[in-house]
Amino acid sequence: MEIKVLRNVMIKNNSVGKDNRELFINKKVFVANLVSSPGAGKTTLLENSISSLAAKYKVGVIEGDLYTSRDAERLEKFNIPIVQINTEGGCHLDARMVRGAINELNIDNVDVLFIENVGNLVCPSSFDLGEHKRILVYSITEGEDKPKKYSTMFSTADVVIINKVDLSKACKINIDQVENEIRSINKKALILKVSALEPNSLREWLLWLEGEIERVKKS
Ligand SMILES: Nc1nc2c(ncn2[C@@H]2O[C@H](COP(=O)(O)OP(=O)(O)OP(=O)(O)O)[C@@H](O)[C@H]2O)c(=O)[nH]1
Ligand SMILES: [Mg+2]
Repeated sequence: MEIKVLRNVMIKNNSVGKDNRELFINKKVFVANLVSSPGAGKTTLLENSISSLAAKYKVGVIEGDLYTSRDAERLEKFNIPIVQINTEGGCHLDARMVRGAINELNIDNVDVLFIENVGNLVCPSSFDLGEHKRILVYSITEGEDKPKKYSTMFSTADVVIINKVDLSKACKINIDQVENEIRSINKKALILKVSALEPNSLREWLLWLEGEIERVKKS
């Protein structure tokens, strides 16, 4: 009985996720779903990406968090549309929650929509929100063994951002080994090495984003 309920939830999620995707395609909004463990650097990456992108593109953000609006508050300085979803203890966003947030956000006036998921390296991997691309932010402080331990998340990512490379020496992490392990799980993902605190390290990431935003605009 419980298994049946779970299946129904997933079928419902996938159907709303499909509707979300159709809406994003029709409105020509590029949508990126940012997932990671707690504290890997999603909001820091957003801060330093939006500061560069906002001059050229209209940016919107959906923030997912259990109880607070702290991340949304960090982005208020950009004066862009932000909708906060509080999951009240839930470990991931689902497509229905995102649908509700879209209704609060005027996406006719948005070129790129970032969805910052709840910090969790397991649950968000099972929930299609309708995004174009899933971006996994992986902090090297989590250890080199994590890609295979949390392989669902790594195998379903379109981009893996290896973050906090400035801390590799202190953490005694072999970044090449991490990259090889990610590649062994996911042959297609774009893998980038950055320090999200350091805007100069984000050039390749920003170029990739611009390419995706333009591709969706012209489709
Ligand atoms: N040294 C270093 N610290 C970083 C880097 N990126 C983020 N941080 C720090 O890591 C901490 C967590 O960063 P956040 O951006 O809040 O992480 P998050 O993934 O948004 O966290 P949650 O939303 O709570 O899951 C902050 O203290 C950041 O300053 C980096 O590249 N290098
Ligand atoms: Mg955050």
